[in-house]
Amino acid sequence: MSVLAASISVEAFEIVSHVLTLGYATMAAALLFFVLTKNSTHSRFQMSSVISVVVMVSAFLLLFAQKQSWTGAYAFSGSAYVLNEGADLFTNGYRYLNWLIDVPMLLIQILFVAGIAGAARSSYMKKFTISGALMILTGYVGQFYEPGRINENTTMWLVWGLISTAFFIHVLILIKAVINDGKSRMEGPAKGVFGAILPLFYISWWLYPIAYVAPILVQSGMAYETTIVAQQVIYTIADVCSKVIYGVMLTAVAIFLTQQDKEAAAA
Ligand code: RET
Repeated sequence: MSVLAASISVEAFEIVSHVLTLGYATMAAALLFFVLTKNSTHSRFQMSSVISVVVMVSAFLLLFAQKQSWTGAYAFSGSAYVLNEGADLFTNGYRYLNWLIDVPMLLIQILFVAGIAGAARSSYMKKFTISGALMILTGYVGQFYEPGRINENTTMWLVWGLISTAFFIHVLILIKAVINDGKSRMEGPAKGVFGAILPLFYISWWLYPIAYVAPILVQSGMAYETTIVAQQVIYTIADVCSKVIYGVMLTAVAIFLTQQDKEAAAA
């Protein structure tokens, strides 16, 4: 099958540009939130805010690069956007390298709010880093062969995607244990919000493999541009949920726990 569509509609081009811009603007705004709320929590929780700051900077830069990659790949022809001759192709590769930083960070961040310390924390950190990084690296190899791209190879794309999924399942098992463990030590609103992170996590993290497989629709006849738009919209929703909403929920839990500490000390 042939390669990247040589031209895409004005709507498709603009939706992707807008969505990528929304993505990096959100990361910049949330960066301020995490900086400004860091000192509202007890020092034992503050590493969670620091990690959110690191994730925001990394995601902001990446989504900015992603947007440049998109606008650089096409030029307006008078009626549609056509591939810019001689320019780089649009690629999601930057995202994967950003996840290589963000995935271990996001997984480690929750340990500070869950109150997991000492040897248990080190052990989780090791497992999260290894499985998280292998999940992303194997997915990175797979995305080169995505259907619709110039070097598409469906078998390679699926095999690497499945290897990545095995590491993903390990991450899901670990995160469930961490959330249940942390929850068992909490009460009141802190417990409610902390518990709600598990469904948020399941939904937002599954969006990434769903976006990965979106281009399969090209083979069942869907226009390439539709799958690209769907993929970029899904990635952006997933990024906002897994980095920003997740970080805000962890901050809220840390603020509740800090208040409970103060109330207990005053009593
Ligand atoms: C890939 C490849 C296909 C199979 C699976 C994947 C999982 C990706 C995930 C990514 C999460 C990224 C996050 C980024 C935040 O910055 C690599 C798409 C299972 C779960 C949370």
